Amino acid sequence: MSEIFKGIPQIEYEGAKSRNPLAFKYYDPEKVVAGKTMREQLRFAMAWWHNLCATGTDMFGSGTADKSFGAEPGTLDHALAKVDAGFEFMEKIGVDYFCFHDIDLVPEAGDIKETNKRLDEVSDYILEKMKAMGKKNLWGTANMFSNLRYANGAGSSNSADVFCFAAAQIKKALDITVKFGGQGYVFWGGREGYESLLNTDVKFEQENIAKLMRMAVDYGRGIGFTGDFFIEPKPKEPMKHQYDFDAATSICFLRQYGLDKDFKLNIEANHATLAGHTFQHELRISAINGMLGSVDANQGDLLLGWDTDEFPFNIYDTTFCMYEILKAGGLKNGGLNFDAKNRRPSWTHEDMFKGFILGMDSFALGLIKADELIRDGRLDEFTENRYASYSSGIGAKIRSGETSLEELAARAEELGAPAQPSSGEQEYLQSVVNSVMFG
Ligand code: XUL
Ligand code: CO
Repeated sequence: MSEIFKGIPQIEYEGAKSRNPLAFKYYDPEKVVAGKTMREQLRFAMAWWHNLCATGTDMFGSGTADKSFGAEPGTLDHALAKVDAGFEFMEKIGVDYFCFHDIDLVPEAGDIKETNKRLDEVSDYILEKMKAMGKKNLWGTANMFSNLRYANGAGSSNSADVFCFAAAQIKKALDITVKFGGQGYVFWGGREGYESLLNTDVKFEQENIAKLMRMAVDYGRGIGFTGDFFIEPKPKEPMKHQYDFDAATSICFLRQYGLDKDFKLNIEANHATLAGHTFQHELRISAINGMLGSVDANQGDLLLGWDTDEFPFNIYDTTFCMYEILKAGGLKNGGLNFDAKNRRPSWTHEDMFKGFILGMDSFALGLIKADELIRDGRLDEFTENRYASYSSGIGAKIRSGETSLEELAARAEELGAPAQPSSGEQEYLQSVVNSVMFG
């Protein structure tokens, strides 16, 4: 097998002063931050679909990037060439994990039995490479949104036959995830949502999605999958309204259908902002509900307002993401998957590496700054003091549930007029953040 990314060296850490575009400035894999190496804290993953399949096609023009890797696109040879490219890429950039959809790995055939045969062959080859190169699978999933049959959704489709196809794809994608020793299995809503309530039975569709997920859990546990199932919330795109709108909506759905013991959430930065939330908000809501599973590491462009899947660049966002993750005790079966792609004008193979260098450095710096913020202690101390009125007296009784509306009303009457709340001091706290970030 010949080298695909010719001229690209092993990407090494050179430090913040380095001006070498093909070197890490902050990501130093063996450096220990908050008790673990960066490599262990960050668990970066390559998304097969963006890195090895996406060429930059958009509504106005075809692809700009050549991802043929020396083979004819759409053939099995191409599928195998993508494996070679993917493993060479992961090795050179120093990423340990990858994530995949079933049909990222092989071209889909007209008959599902043929597609599955192709999947067997290509996944055998991937497994060989994983063993030889020590690479791991973070999570797998099935693409239940691209093919015409999923125009009305998969689990939410009005067609029971389509539902069967979704089940078949999940079954096979789980088989492969288990074969790879994958630690997660993702359900991203894809087209699980609606365009119009005029033709949609929302309750019926949500019940069916839950049934499909329940069958996936039963099957997965039956074949030895011990990792986490994840829902990846997204409010819209491709559907006008998607059922897994945001973290809170998804948690409610999982609890409603008794799936919350097997599922956690995979939070994607760009999906959070599409939902009108910050990335940190979605992480916090997941964490306080014990549902923080994994992260799709990217960022959107607020001026564009759609799912642009850019490589992470905003250090405030990566810092607050790592702040939430560190405070939650880390990601157990999850990691940081670069569900991110180069901009269409960044079309060279070298740009693929530069995208990952940007993303990995942005998160490495975010990890360093998050750890500094936590160790600085001023944010925690302020927040703790802010609720001090609940540590004793009537406040403590409210917290322990040992009071009543009558007692509280009597206390208010005794006070006569409302107490003044303390200042939120947001501007002071933002200055604290800046002094830690740039001090
Ligand atoms: C789509 C998206 C997906 C999921 C996997 O917005 O994020 O790539 O991560 O299906
Ligand atoms: Co994603």
